[in-house]
Amino acid sequence: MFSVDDSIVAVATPPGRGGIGIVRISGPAVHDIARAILTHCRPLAPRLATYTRVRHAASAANADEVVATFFPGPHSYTGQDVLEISAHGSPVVLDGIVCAAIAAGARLAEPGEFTLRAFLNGKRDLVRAEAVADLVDAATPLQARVAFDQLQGTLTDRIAALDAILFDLVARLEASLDFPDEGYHFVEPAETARSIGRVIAAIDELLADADRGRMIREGATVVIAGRTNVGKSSVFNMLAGVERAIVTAIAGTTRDLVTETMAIEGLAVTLVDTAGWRETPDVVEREGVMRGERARAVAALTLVVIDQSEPHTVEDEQLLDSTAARRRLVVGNKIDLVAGRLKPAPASVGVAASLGVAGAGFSQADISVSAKTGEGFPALRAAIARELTGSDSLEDTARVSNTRHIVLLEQARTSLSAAESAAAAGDTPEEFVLTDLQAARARLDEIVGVRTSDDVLRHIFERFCIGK
Ligand SMILES: Nc1nc2c(ncn2[C@@H]2O[C@H](COP(=O)(O)OP(=O)(O)OP(=O)(O)O)[C@@H](O)[C@H]2O)c(=O)[nH]1
Ligand SMILES: [Mg+2]
Repeated sequence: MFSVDDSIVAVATPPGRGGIGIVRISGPAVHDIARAILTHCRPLAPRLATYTRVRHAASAANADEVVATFFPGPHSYTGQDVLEISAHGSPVVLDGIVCAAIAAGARLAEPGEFTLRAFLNGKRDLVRAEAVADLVDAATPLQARVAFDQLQGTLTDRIAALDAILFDLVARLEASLDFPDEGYHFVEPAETARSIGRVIAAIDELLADADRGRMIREGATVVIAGRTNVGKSSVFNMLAGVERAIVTAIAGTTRDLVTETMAIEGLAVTLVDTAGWRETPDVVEREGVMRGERARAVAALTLVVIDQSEPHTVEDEQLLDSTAARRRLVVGNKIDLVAGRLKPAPASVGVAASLGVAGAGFSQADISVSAKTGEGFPALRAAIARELTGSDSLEDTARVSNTRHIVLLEQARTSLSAAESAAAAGDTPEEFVLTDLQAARARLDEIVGVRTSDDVLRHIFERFCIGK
């Protein structure tokens, strides 16, 4: 069980130096701790910023000038008395304040413990508590928007509405069971089936953009592949917006995997540049090629770069074959060298590749770009986002994005389908329908945290930062 009876303290601002750093204290002893560590004599006025000083634990010297704000429970973030001390953002000063608070009776907070207390005290349900961590972790504006939506309770309200329908059904079925002798059904089986069908439809609607939501929340790894010298590193640098990978005219320049995290159309993408694909006697390069293959195997999407200005080679073909079954985009690079002129097709080139931009003999690309001029990159970014999310409408925020919620919604849906079929059959005993409906409700309850095991809670709050 989690304890909420003691007082916890942590630095709430990020590690390192800053203009201001904030120490947060929550718990029943906040008043006593405030009296012990602040020089302010009178009790702090609720929710008013008070200029005061912190007394240093060991020396009794003043550690810093601070602004202290007292939030009395239950109208505080955690639902308990909370004290926030804004000090100068030096790690030394902030640690000193934390130590002073500990000397006065607080203990160091675990990661996410403030938000855990908010959850345990009923200040926010589990979906909204998780949204706090998502918002703090958001690396793109789209991620922040999805998290904020959930923080505002959009998903919670949806689930509450579904649960209300199920609650009503369960109550009526139970009434029918409780008064069997009356021979009266409080709800007709056909009507039960219809109501369940409506809940299923609503869950399907939520799940419809779940993949997109998950992609927005978690981001994805995208690997750039291609034979040597087609311009993989140039495409990588262009997408990253920085000259990160080495670019030269020498085939076999890139050896190690080069990784950069960036926002592409609001998605957090980890882009990986790899060594050019070719058979090589060079052991170092061969290791690079192998690493590239391994990276492709786990990527959500592979960009297969081909050189549009040249006929495709055996290596191009091998790579196009080996990636055909995976999610991929064929990116035709160097169109600046192609524009306006058609190259003659070499006699040896197969039919399959005869539809390219530059005419027969040039591989067909999904998107044509020039890493030299930047042409085609907006379309490439849009195509990457579309491939990753399966959707054009990246502007809409997804309602469900957290895998935990998605799994529970799917489980609830399975139970509801069973209940729907049982109810629609008409002659199934009400107990069976009831059991399935209760199972579905249990899953919905787990999403918002009405019944969630300590293990699950521990797992969820572990990934928060300290002080949140
Ligand atoms: N004209 C033109 N040249 C390009 C373009 N993209 C890359 N290059 C040139 O092609 C050469 C190879 O580019 P890289 O980006 O190093 O190619 P790579 O595929 O990473 O090569 P390896 O790492 O050796 O496999 C360099 O000389 C680049 O300047 C392009 O769009 N247009
Ligand atoms: Mg390279």
